[in-house]
Amino acid sequence: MRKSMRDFPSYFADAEASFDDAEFVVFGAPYDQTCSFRFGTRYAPNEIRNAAWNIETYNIRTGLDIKNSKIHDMGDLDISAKSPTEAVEEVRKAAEKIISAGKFPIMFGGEHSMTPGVIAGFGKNAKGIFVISIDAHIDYRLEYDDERNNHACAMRRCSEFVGPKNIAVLGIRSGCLEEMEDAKRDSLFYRDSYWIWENGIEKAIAEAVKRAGKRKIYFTLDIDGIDPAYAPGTGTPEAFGLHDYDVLKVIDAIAPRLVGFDIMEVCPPYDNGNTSMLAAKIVREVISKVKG
Ligand SMILES: [Mn+2]
Repeated sequence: MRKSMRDFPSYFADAEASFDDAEFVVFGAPYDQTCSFRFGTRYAPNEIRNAAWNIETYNIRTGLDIKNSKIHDMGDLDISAKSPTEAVEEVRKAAEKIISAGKFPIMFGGEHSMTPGVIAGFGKNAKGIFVISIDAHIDYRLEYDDERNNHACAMRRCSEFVGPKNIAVLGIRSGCLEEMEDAKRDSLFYRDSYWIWENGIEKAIAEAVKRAGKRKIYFTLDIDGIDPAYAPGTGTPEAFGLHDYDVLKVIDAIAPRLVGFDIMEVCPPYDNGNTSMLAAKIVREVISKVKG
């Protein structure tokens, strides 16, 4: 009987460079211990790697071939059984290693609670970063389930490094009253998905970029920011989401100023395969636009 899928190498497609030679370094953060609904994001890094082998190296949109980008795959961090605090610290160490070597970090989650670890990895320079997040959830809770490093607190933790005024969250359509009030009090900028539907992603991007001023930008993509029609395989899906083309527009607008990227919350047990494919494609679009 034929196997259902070809076997591919265990690294991200075309990540053939050594760490020392690489411009881009990808790594997996397979952590889903603080998940609040559906578990399984720990399987995402390998599914995204696998999916990437189905994508042509030549990008017809940008005209660039990914073979001209030097990418290294560090593999997965050994964090799946650790406490949230320990896992975030492991992410920080990995990110610091990549960033201090002058390379561009790309993390595959895992859950969104790992993102503050990368921001922490910028050390003193974190203060000069503006974070753009695409997410269905504002993730601005002080804590959740008695845990500060819960995935529902990701932007709150990032705000402690960069300041709440240096964050823009696009595409939200879920948050509790308390965190929405905290966000307003702290001048956290956000545009919900209903606003974006009415006014266009271009307007939201222009506002976010204006707020960023001259800061470098870190882009974190919680895949649930995209509508479940395009990205069904995620832990906490929310209807009325962004279009996948909205994400391309964000990438195109900010790529020249990007210092890092992560793609979080893909949940393979609830996927039909398309969400991992979309994630892999988005990673390659980011590499292509940052390189270009
Ligand atoms: Mn989310």
